[in-house]
Amino acid sequence: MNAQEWLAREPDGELQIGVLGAPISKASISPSEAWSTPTAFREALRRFPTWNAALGVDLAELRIADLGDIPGDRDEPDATAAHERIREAVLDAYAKAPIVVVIGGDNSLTRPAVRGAEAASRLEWGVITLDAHHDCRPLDDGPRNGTPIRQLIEGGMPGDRVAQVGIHAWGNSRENGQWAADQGVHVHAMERVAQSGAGRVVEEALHDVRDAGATAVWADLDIDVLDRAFAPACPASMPGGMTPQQLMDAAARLGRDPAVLGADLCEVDANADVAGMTVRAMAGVFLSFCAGVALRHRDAA
Ligand SMILES: [Mn+2]
Repeated sequence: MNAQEWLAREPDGELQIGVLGAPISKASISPSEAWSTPTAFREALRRFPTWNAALGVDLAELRIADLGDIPGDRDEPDATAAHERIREAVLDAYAKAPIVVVIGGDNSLTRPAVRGAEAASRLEWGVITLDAHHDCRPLDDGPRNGTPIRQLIEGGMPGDRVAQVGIHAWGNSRENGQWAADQGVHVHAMERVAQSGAGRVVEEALHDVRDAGATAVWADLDIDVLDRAFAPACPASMPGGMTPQQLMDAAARLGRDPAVLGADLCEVDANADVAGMTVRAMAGVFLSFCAGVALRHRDAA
């Protein structure tokens, strides 16, 4: 069984993870065909086995289901209606599975996805982003892929319940970085990841949001945190970003933490990929998150 067959099968018993596709790209600031990615992502899983030798985990032990794609925004003037569908689909998915993973699509999906998660529970949600960018741009042009964190904070999420890992030195305007700092957002620069390792920095981010009162965490894995050499299909990836190994380590660490109940993987435009490398990296990051979830269940046993 390869990982594509694993995600496509119908598991017996109660689900542990539900997966949704969110093929949207109308809210992208740079031109993007990120609507093409959920299908390409499922196809790329074929390249992976279910066995992770380093972690000693076989994903076959996890009960996961592909809940299909939410209708995207391709035939609509903007992403407004698709965002509402994403919120509702995530809310509904939590009736089926305790952990929901959304495969984008552009990063604007994160706000409605977190809103759906909040509506599904009485937990106090925080957000950990793996991203080169703060995504705290002002809302001058409405909700975009560069605004989800600002929208969440302006919508009531305490700023100190957000931690950002992999922020790029050249990735943000001074104003947007200052806005994030003023809200109390915990910022862990890419340089820290290079020095201390991604798993260690993610640990710190988990402490950050927990200390601020979060009892549930949404992990926003923006694939543009990868170095552009590994993520040519992300419109805003930069030289000097993470290696796929660092991002897979981070994803596994997030998956292992019992507080992490939701995740998205976003910003890949499969139609702009080179040799399938970005989509394949995204698939590896997703599978590493799932391997972390398998370890979480083992830790609890
Ligand atoms: Mn982002």
